[in-house]
Amino acid sequence: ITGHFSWEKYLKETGSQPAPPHCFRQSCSPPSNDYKIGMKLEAQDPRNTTSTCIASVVGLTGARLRLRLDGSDNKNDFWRLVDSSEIQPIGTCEKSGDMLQPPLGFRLNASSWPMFLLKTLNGAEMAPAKSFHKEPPSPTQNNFEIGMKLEAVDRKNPHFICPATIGEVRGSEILVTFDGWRGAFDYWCRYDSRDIFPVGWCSLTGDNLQPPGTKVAIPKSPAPAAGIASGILRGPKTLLPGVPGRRRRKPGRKKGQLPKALVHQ
Ligand code: MLZ
Repeated sequence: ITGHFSWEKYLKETGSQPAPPHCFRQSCSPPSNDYKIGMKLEAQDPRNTTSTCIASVVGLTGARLRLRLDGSDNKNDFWRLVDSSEIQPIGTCEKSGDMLQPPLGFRLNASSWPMFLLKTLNGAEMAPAKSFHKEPPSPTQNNFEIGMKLEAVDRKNPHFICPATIGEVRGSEILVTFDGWRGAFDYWCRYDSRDIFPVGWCSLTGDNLQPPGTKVAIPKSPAPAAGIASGILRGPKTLLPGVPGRRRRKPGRKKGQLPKALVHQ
């Protein structure tokens, strides 16, 4: 059960600001998702991006499709926005003079691909052209700033979209950090990545926004000892800056005594 997470409350609690919508390569009014389970389309093979394959819609979530390449297994599903440039109506590839390819990890012998293709397309329900939306243009520059909040695809669990914070900005790259997960799911991406969304995106599209994790942040890079010590004396930083946390002392360490690792030897 989600729906308990409220950005409004969370932004207040954390004293933070959402990244403005113009920072993102997303349409300000999200595209409608009128696909149906079972519809087929052409998609770039995510594991071999020079191949165009046949994919089936196996799930719908907000403005995204859960796709499975025909002839592949069910362990390599991927998610695409309905306005992704990596999906197109069936027939597009042929029109441009290209050939549909078997997916990487095609279950059958390569020689059975032509017959497989024929059979998989025979009687298939093809997603209509009107269901594909034009990809929005990229912002002209990286407008993100450290500390701004956003919603981002968890690339290790791509069905999840989660509350996140801009951790660093370097040229056209940003560090997406997931709130409450101690860095375990963080990644760098370009500012115009299609995996990041403005605050409120999921509630507009009906996708499920995960709540933040509950793990406290590990203090950043082991910088000067004084910095670490003062950090600990202030209490550990949490990813909810408004909600102070306190780390339990290790057994054997007396109150007021610094952890061994922080004492200069
Ligand atoms: N089952 C996983 C999900 C973590 C998702 C984190 N998203 C930022 C776990 O609990 O580790």
